[in-house]
Amino acid sequence: MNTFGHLLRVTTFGESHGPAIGCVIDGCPPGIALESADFANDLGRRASGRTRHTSQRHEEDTVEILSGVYEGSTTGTPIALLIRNVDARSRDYARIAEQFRPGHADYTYWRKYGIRDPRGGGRSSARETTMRVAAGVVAKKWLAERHHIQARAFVAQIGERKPARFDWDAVESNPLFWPDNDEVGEIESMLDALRKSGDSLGARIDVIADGVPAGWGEPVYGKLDAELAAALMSINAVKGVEIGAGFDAVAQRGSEHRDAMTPQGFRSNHAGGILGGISSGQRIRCSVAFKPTSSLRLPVESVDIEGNVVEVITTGRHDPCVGLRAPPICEAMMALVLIDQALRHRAQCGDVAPTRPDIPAGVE
Ligand code: EPS
Repeated sequence: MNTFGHLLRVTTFGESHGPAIGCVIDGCPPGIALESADFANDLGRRASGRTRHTSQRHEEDTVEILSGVYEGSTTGTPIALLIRNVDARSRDYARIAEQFRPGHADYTYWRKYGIRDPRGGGRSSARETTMRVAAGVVAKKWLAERHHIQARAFVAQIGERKPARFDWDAVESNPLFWPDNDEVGEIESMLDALRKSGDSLGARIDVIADGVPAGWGEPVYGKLDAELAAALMSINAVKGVEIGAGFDAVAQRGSEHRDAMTPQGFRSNHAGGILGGISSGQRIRCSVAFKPTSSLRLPVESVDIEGNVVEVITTGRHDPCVGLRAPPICEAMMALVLIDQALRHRAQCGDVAPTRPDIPAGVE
């Protein structure tokens, strides 16, 4: 399936080295101001080639709006977005076209379909995440305008390294989405050494949403946390998703984990803003583990499509830490799940009279 969502459905298409990538957003509310320039900021935050620490493939990522917008406003009809690929270099993949790159989807696509596009990994490439971010821009606009909701993400860990301090302003002021500007120089040196060594590192991305009202999410099979986990897990290279305390909950006592409630607010947020699959009105907090990039120039043993033993060396333009480009992707997936849940909530419960008490978010 290349489609996700229920009332707001996103379908993406395209391969990394094909002529273009694109998406169709169906079920989008009418009346959202939308123009091509709206996509530039988030697509730029995600793009490769903007710093020396990412793949040096330079895509312009200019969005063409093909349908669903009239005189600068969404019309409620399907929004089709297209981005042309302009900097694919398929010769990097010619030598390994019949080899399986360990850690990649090459082998599993081959076993599933019996055919695959080896150029840049084809459909399995992280290039596909561009369209998630583009669709997320539309979701973010609606959530901000209608509900003052903001989805934001940052790099919470690279390899073993965690930031000593946290500052939102820092996150957007350095190219690594790192929450402590004083450490950026050191991290950059670490990444330079990593790139020279030919190896890669994983990263943890924390993604949060502020302003989500209590009541969004569908028990039992459409739980908000279940849909967030699925959406975040569907991003390339993700190996783990936590909601709130996540796996730390295993070692907590119930007396610590439960978030005490007062009329002035919740005293803690181990639940990550979701109780029983429904938003509590607190900050929604997820943490996402990205594996270290598998495309390395360091040789590794593998087999080719005939089953022969081969040594795979991946040359070309790859990310030493693919998680560094992931914050906008995580934000987009969070926003797309939230808008879909908001529309479903409105459909079923839109005329439920507001209930009391309305407990403030409290401690985040
Ligand atoms: C990617 C490999 C590289 C990255 C690409 C993701 O592409 P290629 O080797 O095909 O040039 O540059 O990322 C993007 C192009 C992008 O826009 O994110 C991979 O194997 O996933």
